[in-house]
Amino acid sequence: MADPNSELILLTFNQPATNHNGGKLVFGNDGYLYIATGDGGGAGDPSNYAQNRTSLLGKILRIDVDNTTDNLNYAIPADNPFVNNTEGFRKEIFAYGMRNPWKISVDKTTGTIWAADVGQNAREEIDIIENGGNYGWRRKEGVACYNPSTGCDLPGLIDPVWEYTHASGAGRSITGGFVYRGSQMPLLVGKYIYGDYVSGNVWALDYQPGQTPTNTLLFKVTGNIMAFGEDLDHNLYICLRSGVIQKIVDSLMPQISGFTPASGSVGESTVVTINGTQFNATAAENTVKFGDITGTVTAASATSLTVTIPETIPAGAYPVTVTVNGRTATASTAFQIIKFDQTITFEPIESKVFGDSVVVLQASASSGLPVVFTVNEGTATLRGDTLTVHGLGMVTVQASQAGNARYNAAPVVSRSFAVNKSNQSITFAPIADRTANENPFELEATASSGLAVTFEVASGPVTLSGNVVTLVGAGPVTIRASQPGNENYLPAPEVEQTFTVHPVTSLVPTLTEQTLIYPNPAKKEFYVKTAGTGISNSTLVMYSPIGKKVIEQTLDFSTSQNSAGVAIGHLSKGIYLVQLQIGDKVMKQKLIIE
Ligand SMILES: [Ca+2]
Repeated sequence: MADPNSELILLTFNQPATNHNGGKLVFGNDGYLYIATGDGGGAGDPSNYAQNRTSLLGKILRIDVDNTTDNLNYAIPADNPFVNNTEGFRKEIFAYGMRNPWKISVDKTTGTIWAADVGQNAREEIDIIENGGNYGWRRKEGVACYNPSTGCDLPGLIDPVWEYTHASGAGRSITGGFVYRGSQMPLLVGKYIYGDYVSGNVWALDYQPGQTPTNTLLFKVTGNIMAFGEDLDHNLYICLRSGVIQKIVDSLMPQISGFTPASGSVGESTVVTINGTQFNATAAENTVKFGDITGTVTAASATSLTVTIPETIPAGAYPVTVTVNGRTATASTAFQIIKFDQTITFEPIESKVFGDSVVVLQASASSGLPVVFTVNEGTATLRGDTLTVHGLGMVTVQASQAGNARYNAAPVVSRSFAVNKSNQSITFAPIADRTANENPFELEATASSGLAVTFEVASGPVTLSGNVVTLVGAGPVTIRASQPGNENYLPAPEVEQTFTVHPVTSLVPTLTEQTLIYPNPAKKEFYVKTAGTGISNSTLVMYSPIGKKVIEQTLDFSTSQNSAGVAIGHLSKGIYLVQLQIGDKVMKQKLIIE
């Protein structure tokens, strides 16, 4: 609401004709009031007011309404171009040579003052207003001479940054607008939006100092464009002579209406559907970003985009933008990426025995992140995923994954296993039969554990001292070998070996003649000679120096001969025992093989 009684007339000047009364009052970024004035009308500026700096007509004026000076209700800014002139120029003048500046505006971002100056009957122009600038009228209309019709140029005349001719059909009376600084139409940001009163055309002029401007026809309205307007959000409006006010919107601007799944969670999936409008049905024509991270659009329609977010995206809140053909839609709410859950798969570990002590742990996280192992129970050494167990008992190993920017920590998984005593076995060599008068001998047995084997006599006429057997009579003997185990080994199964101790006997009394073994020493063979013939059931057995039976054969004295040969070429050198049994009588004799 305005108070009519607060009115204060700042400045008054005469208008010689009814037309060309100028366009606009606007405050610049410098806080001063800029006043666009027409040349007074009458066609062709017949009194040449625009070039006459003692007149306020055909000018861009600038005054300071916050201060007063002399008899004025305002002050003259200290840097107005003619503030100190002695030629009678009006100190309010900021720029001159205007015909009928039908709208000026200030680009609040840059401070640039834009003016659209309506031409006489040939050219419509756009000017960027500079302090003290002369914009040519009536000497020039646009870039062309007007009055004089030739040789009009003067040093310092400033040509328009853009113009169009009536002859082109583009229009016949320019209506200036604004440099667009809104957020709804990104393609227009920084461009000067203006139109033509007669044609209804509306353009965007892209002007950058030092570069060739480009001018784009945006659309054409039905009706006469009186003015453009701007709201606090820098949206632009068109005011028609009919009284209709239209808002300028970009009908191709994409809009984001929501997400599926809804903002807050994408769970285990990084695929999200963005719902909205004006998307491009060709997936590759849409650029979707979550913050600075670009998603991959895998399916698209005008109203939905299926997007795969890179799996490397950390958890957090992301502003989402969709850019289609240079137009960017921004979601009203950030999109939440929550940390994913992960689980650990840890293979069970079978129980072990002593010596079977190296375990390769097998665990993996569903995230693919590396699993870390720790020993919680038992004595063991970890090197990476290889566990070396020391000693017996229960071992518990934990597998954990601490998570990262994308994954929650995994629930810890434990595996326990027992390390038991090891089995062992005894290898006990067979024992050769012996004769009761033989010397003591050693038993040979080993345990697979390497532990010492213990012997005992299960039965028979022998005594034991450690592993040394002493014969004390004749008969069958059974020796038992055992290993009782220790802290690492179970007792070994007992093993028994049996042998026979034969009694010491003499030859058959009826063999009165001496029985000979010759030669002795022998090399490849020896002979047995008896006193008589007719003996058919005689058996010869030879034992090696360690008591092992090496030859057993039947000797035949049943025919006329009374001697028989025995081949020994395959035997090693040493002292052997030859045992000849005839019936129940036994004769023994040592034989040296050399
Ligand atoms: Ca001009």
